Amino acid sequence: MPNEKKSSSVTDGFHLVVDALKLNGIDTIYGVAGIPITDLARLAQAEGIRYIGFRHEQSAGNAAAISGYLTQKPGICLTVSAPGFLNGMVALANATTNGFPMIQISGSSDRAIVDLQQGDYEELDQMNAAKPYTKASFRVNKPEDIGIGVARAIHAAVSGRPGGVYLDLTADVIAATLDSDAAKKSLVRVVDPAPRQIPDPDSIERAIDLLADAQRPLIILGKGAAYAQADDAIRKFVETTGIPFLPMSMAKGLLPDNHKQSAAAARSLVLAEADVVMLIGARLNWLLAQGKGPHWSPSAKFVQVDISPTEIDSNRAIAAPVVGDIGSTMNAFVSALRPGQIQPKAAWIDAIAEHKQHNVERMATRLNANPNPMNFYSALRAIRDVFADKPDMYLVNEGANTLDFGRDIIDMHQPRKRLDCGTWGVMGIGMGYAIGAAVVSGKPVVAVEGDSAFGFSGMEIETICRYHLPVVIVVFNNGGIYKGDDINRSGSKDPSPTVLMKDARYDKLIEAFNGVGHHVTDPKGLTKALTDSLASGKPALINCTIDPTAGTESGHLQNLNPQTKVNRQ
Ligand code: ADP
Ligand code: TZD
Ligand code: MG
Repeated sequence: MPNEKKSSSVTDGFHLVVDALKLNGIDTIYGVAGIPITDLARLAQAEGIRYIGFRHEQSAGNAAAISGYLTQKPGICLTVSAPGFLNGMVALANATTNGFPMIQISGSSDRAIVDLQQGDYEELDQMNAAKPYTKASFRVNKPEDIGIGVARAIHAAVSGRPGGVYLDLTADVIAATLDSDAAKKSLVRVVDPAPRQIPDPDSIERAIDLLADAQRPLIILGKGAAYAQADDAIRKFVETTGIPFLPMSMAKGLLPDNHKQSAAAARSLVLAEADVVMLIGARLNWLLAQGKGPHWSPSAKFVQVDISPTEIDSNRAIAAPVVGDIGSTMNAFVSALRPGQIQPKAAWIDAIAEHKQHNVERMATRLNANPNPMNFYSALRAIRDVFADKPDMYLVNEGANTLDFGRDIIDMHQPRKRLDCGTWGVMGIGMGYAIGAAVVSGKPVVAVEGDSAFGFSGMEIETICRYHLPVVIVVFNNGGIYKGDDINRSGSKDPSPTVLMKDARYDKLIEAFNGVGHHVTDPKGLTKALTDSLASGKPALINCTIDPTAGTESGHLQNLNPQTKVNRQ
C-alpha cells in the first residue's frame, strides 16, 4: 500500500505526485477513483489535500476548471485511464477554449502494450489523444521526472492565456519506488508561473490617443478581465474616462450591473454606433458576431487589451493593440491618463441613457406581468430579487432560454460571481461549476438550469449532498430543449427530438440523497423556496414549472440555426 509509511530511504511515485502538488500549493483535487489512481486519491487525502469524488469525470473536470478561473491556480482533475480520461477531456477542452487554468492528471496503461495495440486494460494513447484539445500535453515516463512534469504542467496552465493541460502518469511511474533523497531533490517549486506582462508604453499612448479622438467610445469587458482580478484598476479606468461599458456574460458584476455607465440595456445601439471600441479581455468571436455584420459599425476602430499577441487582428483590424496582462495594463492606462484627456461626447451618453430607459421600461412591463403558468420573465424576476439581497452568492446558469433570459435579467453586483456556458455554449457545466465554486469559496451557489441542461450533470446532486455543499439548484422545467410543446410531425409515435418528459419531478431526485426538494408553480412559491433553501444552507432542488410554450427554438441564437438560414433563403 502506498499510503503506508515508507522506510526513510525509499519512496514511490504516488508520494512524489502528492508532494509535488502540495509543494506548489495545490489544496484540492476533483476526480473519479479507479485503477490506477485510487491510492493516489487516498494518499492525497491522507496528506491533507481535499479530494472531491464525483459521479462522472466531466463534472470533476468542470469543477477543476472553474476553481482555476476563480483562484488563478490550476484546478486539478484526476481520472482513470482511457474512458475516464476521455470523459474528462470535454471539460479539459472547454477549459482551454475558455482560458481557464486546469490540469487533468490521468493514470495510463502499460506503454509497451498500448503502443503495439496489444489490448491492455483501458488502452489508449492518452497523451497524443489530448494534444489537439489542450494548451499542452505531457507524459511522465520516469518517476524522477514527476516533479518536472508537475512544474511544466503548472506553468503551461497559468502563464499567458490560461488553459487546459494534460499530464499523463503511467501506472509504472506511479508505482515505481525510488530513493527518498533523490526523490526530494527532484521536486520543483515553481517560481512566478504567471509572470506579469508589462505592456509597451507606446502601445498605451497609441490607445489613449485613439480613445481621446473618439466621439462615441465603448469599453467591452470580457471574462479575461474578470479572471485577471484587476478589479480596482479596471473600475478606476472606466470611471475616470466616463466611457460606457458593456460586460460580456461572465464579466457581469466586474462593475455592478446597475452602474450608471453600464450600456448593457442599450447593447444594440452601442455596438452599432460606437466609433472606438476598447476590448479588455474579450475576444471578437461569435459572441460578438466576430465584430462584423449588421450589429457593428463598419468604420469602428478598435483598441484590444489582451495577454495573447495572436489574438490581435483575428477577426477585424485592431488599430491599437495593447499586449500585456490586464492588471499591469490597466494600471499603466490609469497612470498615463491626463485629467480630462478622454471625454465621451454628451450626445453619446444621452443617446445611451435614452435607449436604456426605453429598454428598461419595456423589460419592466414583461417582468411585472404575472402569467400563469410562469414564464422565464416572472421566474427570473423572483431570482433576480433574491440576488439583489445576497450579492455575494454565485450564480451558475446554463440552458438556452434559461441562459439567455437569465443573463439579461439577473443583475450581478460582484466580480466573478456569474459562471455559465461560456465560449463553447456547452451544456453540462452546471453541477461541476456549482460544486467547484462552493468548494473554493464556501459561499452559497444558486444553479439556474434548463431542464435539458440539468440532465447532463444531474447525478452530481449526490456529490453535492455527500459533501453537504450549500448549492441550490433551480430547474426551469418547460418540458424540453428550448420548449416543451413541439409535436413530432413525422408520423411516428415517438416524442419530438426537443421534447422531454412533461411534468417530470426533478425535485424528487434530490430527496433520494436526503436533500430538500421543492416544486413551485408561481413566483411567490419560487421566492419562498429559494430563500428558505438558502437560509437552511442545505442542498436543495427547486423544480420550477415554466410554461412549455414560453421559450424560443435555440434561445437567442436563432440566427445560428441552419434551419433559420434555410428558411430565409
Ligand atoms: P468573453 O467570452 O467574456 O468575451 P473571452 O474568453 O472570449 O471573453 O476572452 C478572454 C480574453 O482575455 C482572451 O483572449 C485571453 O487571452 C485574455 N486574457 C485572459 N487572461 C488575461 C490576463 N490576465 N490579462 C490579459 N488578457 C487576458
Ligand atoms: N450538447 C452539448 C454538450 N451542448 C449543447 N449546447 C447542446 C448539446 C445543444 N443544446 C443547446 O445549445 S441548449 C440545449 C442543448 C441540448 C438545451 C436547452 O434546453 P434547456 O433550456 O431545457 O436546458 P431552455 O430554457 O428550455 O431553452
Ligand atoms: Mg427546457
